[in-house]
Amino acid sequence: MIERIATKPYDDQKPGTSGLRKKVPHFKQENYVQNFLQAIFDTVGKGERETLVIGGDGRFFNRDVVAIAIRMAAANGYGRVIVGQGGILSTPAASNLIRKRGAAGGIVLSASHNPGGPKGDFGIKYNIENGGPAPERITSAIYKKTKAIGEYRIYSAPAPEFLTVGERSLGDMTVEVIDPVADYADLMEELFDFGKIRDLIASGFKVRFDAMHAVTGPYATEILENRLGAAEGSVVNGEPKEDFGGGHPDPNAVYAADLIEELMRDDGPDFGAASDGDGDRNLIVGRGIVVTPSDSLAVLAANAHLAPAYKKGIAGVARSMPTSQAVDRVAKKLGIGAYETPTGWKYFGNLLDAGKVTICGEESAGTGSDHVREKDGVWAVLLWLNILAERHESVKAIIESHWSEFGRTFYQRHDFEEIDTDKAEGLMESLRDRLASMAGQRFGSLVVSEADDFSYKDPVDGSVATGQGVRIVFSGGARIVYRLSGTGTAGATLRVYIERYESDPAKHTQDPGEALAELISIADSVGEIKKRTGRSEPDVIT
Ligand code: VG1
Ligand code: CO
Repeated sequence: MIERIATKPYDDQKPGTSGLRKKVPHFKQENYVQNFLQAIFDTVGKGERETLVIGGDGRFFNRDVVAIAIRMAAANGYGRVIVGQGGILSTPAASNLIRKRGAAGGIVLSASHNPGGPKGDFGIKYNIENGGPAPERITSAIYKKTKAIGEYRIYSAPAPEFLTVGERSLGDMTVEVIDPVADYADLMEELFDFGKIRDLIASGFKVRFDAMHAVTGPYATEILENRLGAAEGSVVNGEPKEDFGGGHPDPNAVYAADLIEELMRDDGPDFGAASDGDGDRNLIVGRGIVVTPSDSLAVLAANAHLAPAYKKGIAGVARSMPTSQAVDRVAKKLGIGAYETPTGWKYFGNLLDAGKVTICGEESAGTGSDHVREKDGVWAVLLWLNILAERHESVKAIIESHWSEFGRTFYQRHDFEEIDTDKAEGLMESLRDRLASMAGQRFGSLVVSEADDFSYKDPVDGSVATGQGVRIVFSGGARIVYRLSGTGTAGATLRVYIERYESDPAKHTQDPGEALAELISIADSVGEIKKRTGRSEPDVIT
């Protein structure tokens, strides 16, 4: 039976960069989850009997919300839900399923790289029929509905169990529980030359993949160990846990320090990689080198043609605005389009759908292609492996030859976490107020050539996004970008993105901290970071 339950709106259900993210106790408030899901269903208003994909990264509270989503889907007229076994689906696997099965959309449960557990973070995101995150016009319509909601619909019977694969029903709706890995692993096998990668691994090339106790464990184990023959144990921390083993599933130098340490040993593995909570991010580490995500994007774009799926070349590239301009140089050389979008994968969807770009990426360890409409951690690892299998060079050699061909873009992102929201907003406002007078000003040896608050007009549907981050560009192309995170759940996080191009190969081995030292100090004085927040050092540098 379908029940209509009266509810009261919450005023804080505005989706951020990637869906609604809050702490678990916040989500556990009465009807908080139900309200948001009903607002989604009311907004997307798909025709009766459509298919909906449901799954998440397996963090604490995942199964409870999967069960609620199944019951609410049945009460909102869906004909079928496709659910990952145990409620598990990595974000890219969910995107693939939506596309492959012609679903109307998907509910993706994740707070990505943020810690999980009873006091940790949780998140709910809606993906549209192309498999990608709902664009701004849909997320703002969802937000509007959440502020006026009066009731939600739910099927009174409990959700059928979803711990075992098979078909069940709830009312007239079919609940199809699937193996979360199989379709995704098959897709990877279509894109890449598994034979060549298998030969590389069989020749003694050692791989280490750190799944950080998050969702990619089963995917990486199936693909790397079972299908590509990597030794058992190549995938570490491969068992997904509700609290990610107490860790922080963010593949960066701080939280993936163990992996990096392994790869810095002379007798360590040849190739290291890690992914995040929901499997859409990637960190690539070669022996003796940590690959900066913006460089990884550029190298993948330059070498993608070595993998079967991209052998005819790529149509174009897109990067988020704060991502370094390294990939633009590759696009220029290849004679293909390069697009600069606001932060968040939702802005790539139209470009991918229109065939304007094949490869996209963000500085935040996200890379992907037109195979799905999300960034994809395991995909990036496999494209790297395919390139290595073709080039027979080390990761370090590939990066260094990329720098000597295209020049090196030194890059760092400095995060100041959990700062007071008013102070963070004041800092941004002050920067915006000073933008008009910035051009022509000299700071140390650098002169500002232009400064703006980034806005983006989507070339496909003409939609406009404003206020996407303050950019200060210096003559010579060095940049400082300031923006506030849209994924945090406590206070505000200020992200400061710093980059400088260096064409002289003799200077490519410099330490990024040194190469960027002057810009880092300018970033503090122009942004008044210390003055306004009291912080003299960032919490994390990526
Ligand atoms: C961050 C990253 C952004 C990424 C987003 C979602 O957003 O900077 O590049 O798309 O997270 O990634 P923000 O607004 O906090 O800077 V994930 O892996 O958290 O879904
Ligand atoms: Co993620």
